[in-house]
Amino acid sequence: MGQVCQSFKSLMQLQLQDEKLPPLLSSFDMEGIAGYIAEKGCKQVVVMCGAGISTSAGIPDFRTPGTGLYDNLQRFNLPRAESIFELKFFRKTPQAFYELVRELWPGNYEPTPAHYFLRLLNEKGILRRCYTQNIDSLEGRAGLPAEKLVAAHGNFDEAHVIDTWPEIKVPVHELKRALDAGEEGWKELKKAKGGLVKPKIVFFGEALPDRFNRLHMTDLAACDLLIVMGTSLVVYPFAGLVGVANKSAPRLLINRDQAGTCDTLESGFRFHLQGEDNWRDVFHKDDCDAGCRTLAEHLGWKDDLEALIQSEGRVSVCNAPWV
Ligand code: CNA
Repeated sequence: MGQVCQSFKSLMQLQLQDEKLPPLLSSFDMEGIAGYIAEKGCKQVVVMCGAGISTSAGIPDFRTPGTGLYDNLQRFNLPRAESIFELKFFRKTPQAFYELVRELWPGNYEPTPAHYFLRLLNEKGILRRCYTQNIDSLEGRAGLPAEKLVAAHGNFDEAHVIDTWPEIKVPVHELKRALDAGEEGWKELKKAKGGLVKPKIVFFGEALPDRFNRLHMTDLAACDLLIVMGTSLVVYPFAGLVGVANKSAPRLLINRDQAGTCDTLESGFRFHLQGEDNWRDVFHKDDCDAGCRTLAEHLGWKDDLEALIQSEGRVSVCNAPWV
């Protein structure tokens, strides 16, 4: 058994050696990333983002202790916080999810500087795609065109009746009207449609949208830089995209804390490792807005970013009821 493990370990080490490349960056920091973008003329940047790009808009993330949704869902009396995104619980107690949906409905929050940075990457002609776990649609509200976005966990663009096959679609404005009318409203909608209606937000155990499955392998293979922002990288399959990124693409994480690290296999970030064990990963510990501004500054795009934010005239003001 010991021998088998030893052979397996040697095999993995061999594979790892094969995968290693000479350092891709002149320095493993924002300056190094900006220099790489300019020198190599990157044009296939892929961004992955999570709830951390929207916290400055007033929408809490999931897991930050104290302010995260998981710590603040007690008012819904859930058996556990994750239940709010479970079909089993929704079927029995839809009120909890419906209250959350009403609060998060697009239009209640404004984009953050990090969202405008996504749009800037696109306007500079270097964004291949943005993969978001967020359901708040703030990327689009900041002006990122729909073809550049993959809403991996769904959003409020569509609604459907659960437990139906083939799926029965419901216009989202009907759901909105029903939710605005309170408990009577969604009960009437349920009766009219023959089942509970939910926005197409991916619940635990549900399949990710076709668009995600169709695009992610080619996008990640073609990417020449991966930027990951505001995510704990614990939800799969989304988090697995980090490991699929082209081996010759540097990877940058902008986050309050390290996430997605991996020592043994090339499936996660390696910025915590020294020397040749890390040839491409950078961790920039900061808030997403500040990190994006720092990168924009290093790229000589500081004024462009600020002008974009100002021109839209709508940037986040943190006034959420739950923070
Ligand atoms: P998470 O697990 O809560 O992780 C968020 C990460 O971002 C943590 O590592 C935080 O430290 C970090 N963070 C928080 N705020 C900032 C900030 N301002 N700057 C930098 N880093 C910050 O959330 P994930 O997105 O990783 O989890 C995936 C879930 C979250 C998806 O299924 C989403 O649907 C879900 N979610 C979405 C929203 C939204 O749409 N805005 C809100 C809450 C949860």
